[in-house]
Amino acid sequence: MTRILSGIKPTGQLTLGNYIGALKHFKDFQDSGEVFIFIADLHALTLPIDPKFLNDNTRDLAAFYLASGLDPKKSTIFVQSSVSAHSELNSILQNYLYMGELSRMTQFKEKSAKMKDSAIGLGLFAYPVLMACDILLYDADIVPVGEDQVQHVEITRDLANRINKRYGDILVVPNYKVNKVGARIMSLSDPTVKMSKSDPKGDIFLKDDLNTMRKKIMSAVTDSGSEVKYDKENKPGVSNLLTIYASLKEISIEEAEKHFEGYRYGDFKREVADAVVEEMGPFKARYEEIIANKSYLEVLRIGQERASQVANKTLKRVQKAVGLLDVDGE
Ligand code: AQP
Repeated sequence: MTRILSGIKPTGQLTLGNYIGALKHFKDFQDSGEVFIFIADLHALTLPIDPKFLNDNTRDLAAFYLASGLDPKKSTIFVQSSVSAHSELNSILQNYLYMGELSRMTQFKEKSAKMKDSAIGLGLFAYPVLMACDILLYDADIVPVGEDQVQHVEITRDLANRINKRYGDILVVPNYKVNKVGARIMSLSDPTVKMSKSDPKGDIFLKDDLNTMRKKIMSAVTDSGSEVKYDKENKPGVSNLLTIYASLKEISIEEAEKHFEGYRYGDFKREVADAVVEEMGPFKARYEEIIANKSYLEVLRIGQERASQVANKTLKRVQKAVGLLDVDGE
């Protein structure tokens, strides 16, 4: 059975980008394979974050996972830090990825460019090592990612191949899968930058009420001209709204363009807002229902147990292969 692994960092309030790029697809994975979905809290520590904020976001993310339709009986939902194998494998595999290749990672370059050297933690630089461990521990075949994570899955493949070449076939080499539409939803106020939870300008938050979501779409930046056409270069605002619409309606960009032929911007935006509200209404209702009962967090304990079982097997395989002595003598 195909193993699928995905995760989200609890770095801030989830956005419509996180929904379209990740959450929306989780339910479908469940029907096509064995799913491991985690909350990447250790990754969230790679940039400064308030402890309470991180803690609250972690609980919230678990509720959003459940609201997305993930069934804890079919999928393993867990917190990264609750499975110690992630950190243990990290301390081994960090020796097999090199400074040169890590320095070339776009995410590191982009995030560190905004910071003083003295404030850049080692964890931000070594982020791809831990991400590789997240993937390799579960023998994942497929890792669904947004466009900007492709490079990290590629370096994971390099790492797995490197280890396999040196120690025999002990790791599964993963493949990535990028959504055809909606892999990169852009900010509504500046459609040249990604909609990100850690950069809330122009975001639609999943916690926004439906009215606020509607208002945000209606005041989204559009472009000069009046034609509703997909042209990322010259019409990034309109292209972004078309992408949002097409992803939510599960149609191609061409079909969305055709649908809006002859529309004026105002009417176009109104229909995009309708589509957002239509999808978010039931989703938010499920989320509210879930958080009303604190016992939902129990899924994380069950997930921890299931994930640890799988992850510890891989960890043992690697420890043995590199020559670490198993003092339990198994
Ligand atoms: N704007 C987006 N469009 C499409 N997909 C997106 N994802 C995030 N933003 C968009 C997808 O959501 C998942 C969450 O990934 P993450 O939390 O590990 O990191 P990220 O991609 O860096 O997400 P953010 O929201 O931009 O977080 P911060 O601001 O903390 O860096 C991934 O599947 C991602 O592709």
